Amino acid sequence: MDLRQGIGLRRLGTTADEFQQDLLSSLYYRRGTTVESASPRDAYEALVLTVRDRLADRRARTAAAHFASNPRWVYYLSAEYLLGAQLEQNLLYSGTGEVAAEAVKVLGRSLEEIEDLDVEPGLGNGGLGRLAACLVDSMATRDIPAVGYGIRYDFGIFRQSLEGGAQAERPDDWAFQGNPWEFPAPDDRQVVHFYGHTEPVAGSPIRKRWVPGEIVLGEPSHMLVPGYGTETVNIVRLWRARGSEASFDLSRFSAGQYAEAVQEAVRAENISKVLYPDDSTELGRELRLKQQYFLCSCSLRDIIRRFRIRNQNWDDFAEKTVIQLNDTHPTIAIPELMRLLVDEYELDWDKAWSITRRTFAYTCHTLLPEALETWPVHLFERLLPRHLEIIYLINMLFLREVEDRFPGDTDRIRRMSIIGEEGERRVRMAHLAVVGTEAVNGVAELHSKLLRETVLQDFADLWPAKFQNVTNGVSPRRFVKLANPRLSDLITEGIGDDGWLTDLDKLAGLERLAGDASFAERWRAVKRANKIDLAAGDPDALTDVMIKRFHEYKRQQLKLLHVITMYHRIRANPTGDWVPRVVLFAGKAAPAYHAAKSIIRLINAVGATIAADPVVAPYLKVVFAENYNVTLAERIIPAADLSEQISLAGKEASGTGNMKLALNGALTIGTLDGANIEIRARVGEDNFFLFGLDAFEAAEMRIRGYHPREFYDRDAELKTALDSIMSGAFGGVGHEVAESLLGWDEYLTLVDYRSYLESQDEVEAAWRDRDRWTRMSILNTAHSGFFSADRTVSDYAARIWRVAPVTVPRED
Ligand code: F58
Repeated sequence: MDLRQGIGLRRLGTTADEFQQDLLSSLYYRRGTTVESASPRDAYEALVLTVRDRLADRRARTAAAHFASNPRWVYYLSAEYLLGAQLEQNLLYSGTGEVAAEAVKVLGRSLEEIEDLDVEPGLGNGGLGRLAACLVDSMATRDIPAVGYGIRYDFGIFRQSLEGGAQAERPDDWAFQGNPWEFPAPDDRQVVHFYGHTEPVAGSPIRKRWVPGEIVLGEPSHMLVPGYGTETVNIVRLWRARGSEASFDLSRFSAGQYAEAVQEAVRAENISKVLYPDDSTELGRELRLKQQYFLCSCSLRDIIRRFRIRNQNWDDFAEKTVIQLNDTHPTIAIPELMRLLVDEYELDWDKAWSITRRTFAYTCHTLLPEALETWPVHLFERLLPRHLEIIYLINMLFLREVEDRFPGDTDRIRRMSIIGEEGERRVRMAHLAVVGTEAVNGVAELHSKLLRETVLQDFADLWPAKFQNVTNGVSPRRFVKLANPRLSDLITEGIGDDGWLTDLDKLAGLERLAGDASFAERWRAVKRANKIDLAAGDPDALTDVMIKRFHEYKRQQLKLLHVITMYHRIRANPTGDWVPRVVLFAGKAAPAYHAAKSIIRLINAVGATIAADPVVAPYLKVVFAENYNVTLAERIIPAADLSEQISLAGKEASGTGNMKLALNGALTIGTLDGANIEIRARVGEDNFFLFGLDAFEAAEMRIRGYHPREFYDRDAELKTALDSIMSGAFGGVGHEVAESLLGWDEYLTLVDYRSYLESQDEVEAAWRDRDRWTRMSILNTAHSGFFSADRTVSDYAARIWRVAPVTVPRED
């Protein structure tokens, strides 16, 4: 199939010369400049456009193949996407890396220089946002017809810097110079309503007319999501809020009231202004709910528009459509689809409800009860009056079902209600998400089990078959091939071909090389070279990394207590045979999360004290890498020897950094939490450093009553570590960290301290035996193939989505 021929377009060339011609043409006609006067930005944009054209071509064929087969579609709804830098990935996925490197020489610049200008769109907070990006990558790679829907925030996750060792935040104006990867599609814009009231519709007891108080436009643009080793190019469609024409008040403007004239438009555009607006104020919370509804309303109308291109009958909607909710953030899509079907398309309630329930599926990403979203009823009532009515009706019918199953069990009804009645009445989004979907999944085995047995137990009693597990995965292209080219080449050589890039179980072929001395030698050399590139410290030191969002449950403070203990040990015995370590932390703390920010501050204070201490500094170095993001992760992960996955068991839903690190040959020290359990089961107990309470023991300990002081009193080294913080040994910083640990220690840090230290001693023993360590490292990579996002997507496709791939024909 060659769509260009049909309209008389020439085929894009594959040689370096042809690529160079197109590059020069992009520079000349699309940037409007010449080689002589091209700025670095011109060079970058010309290259992006030239690569993008090659993908656009595959995109056209994908769209045609999808149109022809009218398939069942997956729509992934996510408030966040952490896509990572696009240029290097798209060079790889379009197979143009080599010709591009050759071609750009005409611009007098190297490919690396140009790649440095490629800014990553930081449209997410952490694991959940990155997972969305890995899944869309794998859906394309597995030829699944899919669209990812999200919000095109003007400002992504804040840029972090350190000021005097403390976290400072600056706005992330990521698309300040435009985003050449994007295709705006203003003709697909949608109209979104907020506020106002509802009115009855004559002759219908159910239908209502919603008279809005505010009207906002949603303008989409999309980014291309190519599959690797296949022809498919899917899209991520991102919505940006705009004021309608009526939102500009010309008469006020003419009267010189410039700010007032645009205030309505500004209010509208604030909806997509920033990722995760601070929700510590009422206004912030309202804005966040507005964002959620904005995303869902625009996306659902777009999904329906797409459905109606090839289908007429609503009976087919749930056959042709599955909408995956990435956490509860897009749950408002459930009542919104009901509203569209009942009020706008005039379906009867039961039919609409049957369609809705069969269309949606929900992925939960947390176990922390405080992280399960709820919204005050009064906020809903004001912002989305019709949706609240619909939610009440859904709830009434649902609670009838519960009453039928468990007659007289009023406590259960109270617990399960979508409306929480304790204190201020609130809408429980997770309950709505479970009630309105066909499938609910957790993101690792333990997480799914704990969801069934604790947080969502009542729902699992009612609908056991609805609950599933789909263990997370990561993109082997981005996190091995692109991030770690040296290791990738060695793996390919070891296995014999690069088929592992799309069939990661093939990494098992490395197992037979784990004992091969010359292979081991090269494996070590790769790690060493990656450490030199990272330049965090001595490449022969053990590079110990803890890279993730800062949260007390993840327990960066436990790692820090280990560092402080090492500091005291070395000072007490300066001539000891110490294993040199570089301890690298990276991660952001939510701007309003003071306890997490205090931990960052203390890490840097301890790092400074150690660096200034001539006795300790030769053996121990603490590095805090600023502004952790996907790009930085891609530099750190290949250089890591040790991966810290030390959350309190039962708190980390899955983790995905743990998978990326294991795939790159880092050994894990970790608790029996999240996906650590599955990593350990696969790489083998002998190749994993386990410590700490399990989830059951941790829960029991909390119930029995826990007194951190008892642990402090019993353990001399722990006492020394905490005392040194309290006495101001680290520049007087960290009082509040020590006080919280000694006062209540929410995440049982002191309980696991001793076991963690012992496990760290085992780490050092293994490290001293170079050959043993290398063998363990190779085996970690060899047995981590399960953690490919391709496998995750296949699991969703088989068990939840029930979708089949559609092959996109190659060019003739
Ligand atoms: C993460 N959640 C989980 N949430 O913590 C992690 O265990 C899991 O591996 C990952 O999802 C993918 O399943 C997470 O990243 C957020 O970022 C929330 C976004 C909205 C605000 C609160 C945090």
